[in-house]
Amino acid sequence: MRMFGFWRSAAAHRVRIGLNLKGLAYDETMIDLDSGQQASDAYREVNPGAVVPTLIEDDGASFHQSLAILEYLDETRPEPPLLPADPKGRARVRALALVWAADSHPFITPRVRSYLAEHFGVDEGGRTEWIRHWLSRGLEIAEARLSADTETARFCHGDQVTIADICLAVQAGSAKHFGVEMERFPTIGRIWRNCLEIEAFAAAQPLRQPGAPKPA
Ligand SMILES: N[C@@H](CCC(=O)N[C@@H](CS)C(=O)NCC(=O)O)C(=O)O
Repeated sequence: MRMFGFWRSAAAHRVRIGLNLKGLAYDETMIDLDSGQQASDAYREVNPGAVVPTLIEDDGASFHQSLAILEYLDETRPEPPLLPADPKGRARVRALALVWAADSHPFITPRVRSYLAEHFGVDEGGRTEWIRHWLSRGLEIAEARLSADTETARFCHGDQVTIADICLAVQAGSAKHFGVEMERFPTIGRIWRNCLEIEAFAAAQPLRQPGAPKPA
């Protein structure tokens, strides 16, 4: 399998974790979001939306949108399952995943940050504040749910990793990267630590990918 991603991309990070959990081998081609390579004609032929990730199956079939890709992987390679067996559980897990992937992450993507700078003159400090606000908002909503719900255990939904944990780990990693105070989110912090004990999560981390800055 082949994937187009970028070391720092949250959406590509989600797919890397899913591929690792399923034990699937893949080659990741890095599309340099910092230099705008996603908008090149060559990449637009792969993904007209000019975003990563794109996953290409061995037979050439092409997939986009990280949550759709994770569900595709789960349907075609059912072990280990990434969604609960019961409809109520699946709805809860998908809702948690969407708090991060649909209601928070889209606000902080490079195209939104560039738009703020180019059309509204928001400087770097303002853009960083914007990013921290939207990352924190997603974490606050999820922390309130996770800390109140009886289904929350070792992971977001019981003791089995699901798509919600994939989104949690990615959002928590981004929030730490952008300087959000993680102590405010104790349940998320505990689940995040449990995730990082799993090699599939640890190996997918942005700073372990080709092109990432080397530790000082
Ligand atoms: N909802 C999409 C989000 C895709 C997305 O926005 N990817 C970002 C990187 S995390 C990207 O490629 N951004 C390029 C840009 O904003 O110009 C998904 O989950 O796959």
